[in-house]
Amino acid sequence: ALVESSKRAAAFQAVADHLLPSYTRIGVGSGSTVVYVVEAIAALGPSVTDSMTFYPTGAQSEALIEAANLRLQYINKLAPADQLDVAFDGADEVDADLNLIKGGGACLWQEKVVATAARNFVCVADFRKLSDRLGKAWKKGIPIEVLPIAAPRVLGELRAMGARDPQIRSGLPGKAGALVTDNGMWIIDAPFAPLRLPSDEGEAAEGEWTVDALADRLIKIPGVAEIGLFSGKNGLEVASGAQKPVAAYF
Ligand code: DER
Repeated sequence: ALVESSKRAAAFQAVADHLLPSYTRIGVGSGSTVVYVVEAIAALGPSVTDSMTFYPTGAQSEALIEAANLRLQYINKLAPADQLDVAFDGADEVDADLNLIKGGGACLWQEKVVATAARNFVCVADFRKLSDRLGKAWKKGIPIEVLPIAAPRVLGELRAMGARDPQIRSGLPGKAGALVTDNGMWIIDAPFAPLRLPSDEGEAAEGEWTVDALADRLIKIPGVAEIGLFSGKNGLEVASGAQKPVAAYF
C-alpha cells in the first residue's frame, strides 16, 4: 500500500508539474507506475486531453491509452523532425545523475525511442528506485534486448565484461521458455557491480564500469538491439536535444 500510494502521489505530482495544457503530443511509458500517470492525465478531463495525442511504448502502454479513452497514435506517424512535447515513463533504478536502469517490464526498446523523441522526459519512480549508484537497489541486472539467435554469444561477451551470471529472462509463469518482447526479441538481464559515478575517486576495479563506458560498450555487442541504461550519452540529450530526465519523482 505504501509503495502504491507513493507511486500514485509521484505520478499525480509529475503530471501536475510537467503536463502543460498547451502540449499536444505525449509519450506514455510502460510498467505499473505509469498506470497512475495515465490516471492522472485522464483525471484532467476531456477539456484538457481532447487536444492531446498519446504515443505508446508497447502493448501495455497502448492498452492503457485506449482504456483511458485518450487519443492514440504511433510515432511512425510523426515526421522525422517532429518531437513529442513530453514523455512520462517509469524506471527500475535512478542514480544521483538521473541515469536510469529501465527494462524491468521488458519494454525498454520502444521506451527509449519514445523518450528520445520527446523534448522533455519525466521519470516517475517510487522511493525504492532512488539509489546513489545503479545496481545497488536494482539487483536483477541491466535489461538488454537481444536478437534471440545471438543470445548465447551476447551472454559470453557479458561474462567477459564482468557481468555476474547474466540470464536470458524466462517467460514463466506466463510462457515456457524465454520471454518474447513486443518486438519479437529476448531480454538478457546482466548484473554488474554498482556503476561508478564520474565523480568517484580512484581507479575502477576489475569489472567496475561507469554508466557511460558500460553503455557505450554494451550497445556495440553484435546481437544487442538496445540496452536498459538511459543516460545523457546514449540518446536522451543527443538524439532530440532532450536533456536527461527533467525530473524524477519518488
Ligand atoms: O520497463 C521499464 O523500464 C518500466 O518503466 C518499468 O521497469 C518500471 O516499472 P514499475 O513502474 O512497474 O516499477
